[in-house]
Amino acid sequence: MTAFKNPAVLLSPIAEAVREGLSARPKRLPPKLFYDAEGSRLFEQITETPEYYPTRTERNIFRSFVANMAEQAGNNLTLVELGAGSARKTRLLIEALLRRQLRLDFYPVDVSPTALRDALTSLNGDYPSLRVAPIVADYSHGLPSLKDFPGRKLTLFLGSTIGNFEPDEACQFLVELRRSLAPGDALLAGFDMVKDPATLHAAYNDRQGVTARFNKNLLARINRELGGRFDLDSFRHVAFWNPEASRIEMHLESLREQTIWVQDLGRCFYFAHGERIHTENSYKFTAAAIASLLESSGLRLEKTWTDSKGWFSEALARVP
Ligand code: AVJ
Repeated sequence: MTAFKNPAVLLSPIAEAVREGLSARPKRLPPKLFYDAEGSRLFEQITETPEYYPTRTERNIFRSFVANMAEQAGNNLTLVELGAGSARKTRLLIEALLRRQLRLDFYPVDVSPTALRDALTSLNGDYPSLRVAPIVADYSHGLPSLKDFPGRKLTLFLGSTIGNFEPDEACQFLVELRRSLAPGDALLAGFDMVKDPATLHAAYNDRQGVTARFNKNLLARINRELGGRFDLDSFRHVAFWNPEASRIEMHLESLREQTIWVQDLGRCFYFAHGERIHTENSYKFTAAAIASLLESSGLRLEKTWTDSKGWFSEALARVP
C-alpha cells in the first residue's frame, strides 16, 4: 500500500513564502502577504486616516486632471488595472473615458478576490456601457497575457504600488509589462514623491495605530492560516524613512527573546530580543527618478500630473 506522500499540496499558498522569509537573515516577509481579507480591509482604513496622504492626494489629482488624462491616453481604449483593490479612483477615469467612447471593457487584476468582489459590486449597474471582467492573479509572478485582450490598452498601476518593488525589480516589471503590451498601448502609473521626512514618517505611524495593525496582521494571518503561535503583543510596529535608499521601511520588532511554533510548517522560529522582520519597503520618487525608471524600461514618458504640493505624481507612458 502506498501512503499519501505529498502533504505539500495541502499547505496554504503563503507557506513557502513564510518558511523562506522567516529562515532568512535578516528575517523578512513579502508585502503582498498583507492583503488577505482582513489586510485589505485594514489598508482601506489606513487610506482614511488623516496622516496617510497618498490615496487622497492621488484622488485629487484625478479629480483635477482626469479629462486631460483620458484625452492624452487616446481613443477607444480597453482598461486594465493592476492591483485594482476596490478600484475607487478608477471610477473617475471610467467616467472620463465613457465621455469619449461608447463602451468600455475593464479588467481589474488583483491578488485579493474580496477586493475584486467589492470593485465589481460598486461598479456593476452604475454604467450600462461598462463591462467589468475581474481577474484574480498575482501579477508579481508574471502578467496575464494582455496581448490577448482586444483593443488598444490603457494599463493602470495606481497608488504607488510600484514603490513596493526594489528599483531593479520595478524596472524588470515594467519591461515585462511593456512586452505584454502592443506598440501604442499606454501605462498610467502613480508615484509617491520624496517629501519632508516628518510627513512621510507620520503617514506610516498614524496615531490611531491602523498601520501597526495592518503590519501585525501578517503575524495574525500566519496564526490563522498556518497554525502559528505569534503573540501580537510581543511584537511592535516599526516604520521609518531611510533617506539613503529613498524609502519608508516597515518592520515588526520582537519585544523579547522568544521562539514561535508554526504548526503547518512543522518548525519553530527563534527571535532575539529586538530582532526584526522586514515587512515592506515603500520607495518614494523624484521627477528625475520616474523619468529614468520609465525610459530604462523602454517606455516613452509622455506627460505627468501632480498636486499643488508636489506630493504625488501620475505619469503616462507609452509603448513605442
Ligand atoms: C499600497 C504599497 C502603496 O506603500 O504606502 C500603506 C502600502 N503600507 N501603509 C504604501 C502601505 C503601509 C502602500 N501601498
